[in-house]
Amino acid sequence: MIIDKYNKRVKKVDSLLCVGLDSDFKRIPKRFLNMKFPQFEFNKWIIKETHEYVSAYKSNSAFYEARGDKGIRELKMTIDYLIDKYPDIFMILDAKRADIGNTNNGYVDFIFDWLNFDAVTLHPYLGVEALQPFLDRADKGCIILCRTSNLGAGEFQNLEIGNKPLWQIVAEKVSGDWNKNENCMLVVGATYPKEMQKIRSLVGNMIILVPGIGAQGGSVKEVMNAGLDSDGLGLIINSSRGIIFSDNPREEAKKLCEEIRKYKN
Ligand code: NUP
Repeated sequence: MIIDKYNKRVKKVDSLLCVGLDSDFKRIPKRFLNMKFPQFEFNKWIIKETHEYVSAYKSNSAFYEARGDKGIRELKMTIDYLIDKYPDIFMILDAKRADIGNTNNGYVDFIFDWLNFDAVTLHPYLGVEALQPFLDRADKGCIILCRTSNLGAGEFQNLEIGNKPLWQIVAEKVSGDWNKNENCMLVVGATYPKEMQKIRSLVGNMIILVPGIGAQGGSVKEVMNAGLDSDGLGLIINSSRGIIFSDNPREEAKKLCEEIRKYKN
């Protein structure tokens, strides 16, 4: 099972931390800019500095797509580097894909089989029938948006259907119905700990990817209190800008990892 890969790494390094390789070209330090592969070299440096505190890396596709073919090439170089040097670290592409089933086959080929990511983020809006090409891949992870971290997340996600908010229905559907291959996870923002607590109570030990720590102001303590599963695991806690664009990514990753450990024990 693909989630075993993540859990094994969590136990090995005692960390639930995911560093977001959201390597915005406009923000990477100047010393990388005259290198041949600046985004890749920056990522390599971040990986070298942070890997010992990390169980997962998450690359947001947007920052690579923004540079066209150069960005896609350096995204591929980054994942090839990780597979070569740190093959036990869980690798997520944050691309929030989903289309009709036939079209999803193209995303599956690109993300799972060409780039070789372990998992991808997905929208639930088209329903389980459309997402089947992703869900059928028992060897890969499907991380489905449930309660996003942004301010306006409630516009649709809070809409009530039969007295339940939409995010609750998504959580129930994914855990009760979509997870036949035990390869589903959910996205729940750190900025909504109350919702996270409710979602944890509904989904058993399903892994939850938690963005919103660091730059977006989410609290590690609240996330840990609300989101840990019955084994004291079950979270992938992401910080992107708060680590990679800090003055000392190594120290920031260490600090966050130790804070997570503190609330875990
Ligand atoms: O609800 C979500 N919120 C969110 O921030 C779902 C996401 N996938 N993300 C992503 O997590 C966002 O696109 C970015 O890649 C990362 C958060 O980055 P940062 O705020 O830690 O810099």
